[in-house]
Amino acid sequence: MKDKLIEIIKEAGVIFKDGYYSNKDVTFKAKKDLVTKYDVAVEKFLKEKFEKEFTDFNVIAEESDNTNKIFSNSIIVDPIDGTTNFVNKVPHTAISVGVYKDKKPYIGIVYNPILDEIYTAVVGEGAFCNEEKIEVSNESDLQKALLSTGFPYSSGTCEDDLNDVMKKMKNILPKCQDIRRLGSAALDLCYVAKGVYEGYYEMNLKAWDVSAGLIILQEAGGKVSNLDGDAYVLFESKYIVASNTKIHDELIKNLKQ
Ligand code: LIP
Repeated sequence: MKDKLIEIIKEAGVIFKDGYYSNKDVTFKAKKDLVTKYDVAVEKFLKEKFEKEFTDFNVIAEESDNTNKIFSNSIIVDPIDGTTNFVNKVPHTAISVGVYKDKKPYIGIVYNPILDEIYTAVVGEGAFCNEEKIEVSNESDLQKALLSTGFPYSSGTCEDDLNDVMKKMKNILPKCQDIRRLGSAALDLCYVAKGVYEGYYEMNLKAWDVSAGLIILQEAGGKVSNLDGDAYVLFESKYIVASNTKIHDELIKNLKQ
């Protein structure tokens, strides 16, 4: 299944790349939440191919009506994760596809067509970037850890969420090496998997933002949890905390202060 997924996702990457380099009309789903015709076109392409090829799975995708979809044997698709980057030609943006069997992680693929980087993982078989094995970093000192985060779209409308972002930033910034905000949750998780970042956290993400990245990270030796250190549950958990495993408890302790 993995090879067929990669073949289809790389084909979709051609539409993605054409869109990235062209001028785009932008529609606002919410105050800060953008969508372009390319999000819709990439998703339509992937959905049609997946539904035809993988008949035992339903497809749950960002720009689709998912009201009648039950999460079970599911392919969870974000056609363009990091749409704001895509619109502004920041090359940190990707197609994200997570496959779940009976709600359990099975295959994760994150493809950045602009940098031509494809991250893949099948549960039990390790994680790869362009076919080279990747692993989380060995750093265990939070003070030396490079972290990444994201800002929820709700920060433009919900003062509680905005205050929470600022409070966590204030707690954690002096305690770590530095913090990045590059704008694609899927790739942020892959960067922890590759040992670029030691950790990552964010609130209010959707299942399609993280469905693939969390499989890739866990296969690279990383850890994913909610803010209490318990299992991160797709479609339910408000916070995701991800790390190289070694700084996980310390990261959570500081985020919760
Ligand atoms: C986006 C993320 C980004 C995050 C935003 C949003 P989209 O996904 O990956 O990093 O901060 O809240 O969810 O909307 O571009 O697919």
